Amino acid sequence: EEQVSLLLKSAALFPPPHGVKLSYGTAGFRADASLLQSAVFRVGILAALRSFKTQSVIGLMITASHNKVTDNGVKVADPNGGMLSQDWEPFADKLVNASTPQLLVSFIVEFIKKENIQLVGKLSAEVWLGRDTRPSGESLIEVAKEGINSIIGAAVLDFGVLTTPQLHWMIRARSKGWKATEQNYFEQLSSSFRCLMDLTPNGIKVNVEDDKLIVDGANGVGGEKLEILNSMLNNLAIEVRNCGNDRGILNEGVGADYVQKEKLIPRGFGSKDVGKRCASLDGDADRLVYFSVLSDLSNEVDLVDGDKILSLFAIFVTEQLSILYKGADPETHSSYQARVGVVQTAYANGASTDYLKQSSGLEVVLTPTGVKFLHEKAALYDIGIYFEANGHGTILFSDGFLSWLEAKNNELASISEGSEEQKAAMRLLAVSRLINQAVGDALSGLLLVESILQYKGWSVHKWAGLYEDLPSRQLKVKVVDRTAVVTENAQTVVVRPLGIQDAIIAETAKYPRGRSFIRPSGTEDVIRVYAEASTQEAVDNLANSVAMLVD
Ligand code: NG1
Ligand code: ZN
Repeated sequence: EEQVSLLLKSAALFPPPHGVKLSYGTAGFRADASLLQSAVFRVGILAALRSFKTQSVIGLMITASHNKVTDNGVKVADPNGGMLSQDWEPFADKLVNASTPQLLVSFIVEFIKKENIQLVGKLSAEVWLGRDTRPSGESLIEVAKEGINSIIGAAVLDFGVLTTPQLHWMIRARSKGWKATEQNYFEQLSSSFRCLMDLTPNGIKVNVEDDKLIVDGANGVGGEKLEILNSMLNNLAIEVRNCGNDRGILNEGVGADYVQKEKLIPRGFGSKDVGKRCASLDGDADRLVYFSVLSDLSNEVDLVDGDKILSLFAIFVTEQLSILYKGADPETHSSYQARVGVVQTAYANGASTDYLKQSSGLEVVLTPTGVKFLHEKAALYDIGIYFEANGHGTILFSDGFLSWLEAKNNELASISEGSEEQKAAMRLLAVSRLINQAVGDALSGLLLVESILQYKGWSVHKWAGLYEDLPSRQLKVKVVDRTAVVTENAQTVVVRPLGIQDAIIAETAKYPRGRSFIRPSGTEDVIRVYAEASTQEAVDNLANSVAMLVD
């Protein structure tokens, strides 16, 4: 019929590149931008179908995050603001790798039947588009529109340049029936940040020039968005560098991935910044790390990574909960034991896991790498906090807990307005509005970090000193076929090729506090090597010898 011929006709315009097999990895499809036209077209189709299926607005984001500027990628945001439901990933792979338009259409027809998707009648579909600042994004967005428009009844709204978390936030807000524009995002973040600052004990320290936060924008989208946000705040001094308008190249020697993996200062920073509080975003602003420049003699940074952001958030949340409970008189107040959990991956520094377990007694769960896995686990708690060491993470609040908290706040407001308990309730409510509950978000995370540091009266050094990171090293080994390495147990154990795991264990045993694992990257053609040990020299040796096992 009409739909089939439209699909055949438009698919013929975007043939897949020869000999390239793509897979929907930890962050959608990623590759050199020149290879992506066909994949983006087909993901456009998929997004439209997903919208028909869920009867909600779906997001499609063009970004390759922290990867090099010539790469790009495409991923889908589900109505809850999270990543595409995992049971659709095999369909995504099938669509994108179909060799001819005929095959493509037959896969689509088959899938529509299987999923019982209704394309006719009163139902409609809508896809919202966003992209990062990569030059290839402009034309790839047009290709995505072609894909969406090749499904009859699907509408498309193009929001231009957005951070990845902004688009996810907008999709989540939209499906909850809330205000969902980019402006609403800025308003919600800035108003909840102001609310938190107003609840700071002893009032707000006036932000003197030498207390300002200096932010590395990775020459990506985050810098310009942070400037907009900053203009809506009057109690925070921020200087943004590496905004991408001074001919700096996206993610080259800059950005959260560089700072966290290399532990070196990004371009644009130097001896003038020794001791200052600095932060670094990644290319699409879903990762955040803090750092300070150690000395003017070396390029090394004192890194405050995702694990320490996680620890700071966990400290704050548990502290507010205990204030809230302290005032709870079991006779008159309803009490609610919120379950708090923290979620990490095997990349979490061992010292952070020890710290979280010992000093806060929190439940710590390990998942495989990839936000979707962490997010899923965190959602099982009343307050679930997750972070990857690389700075991607957020806090999730359960609906049940939030409605209890709202009621509690109202009750406290009527009987003890302005009490410590009520302030704690208001702080937690403000956190739930400030933090992006769709996905990790560098901008909302940064505002939460800043408000907690103010609340505690902590410097970045005090925060960094919560515990001392074990020396660690990350390497990547280029391989022809990364799928040859198969892991299990949250990716900490290699099961194939045979023999490697025993060799890793033997190497690791040579070093005090040694720990090492390898896993195939979900975003690059490499095997990643991670190692940890009691000294930097030891860990470099360990990482190198494990890397040799892979070669
Ligand atoms: P891969 O390439 O699968 O290691 C990287 C990060 C992930 C996640 C994704 C998505 C590391 C070690 N891995 O995945 O944590 O952020 O990119 O962007 O940092
Ligand atoms: Zn990113």
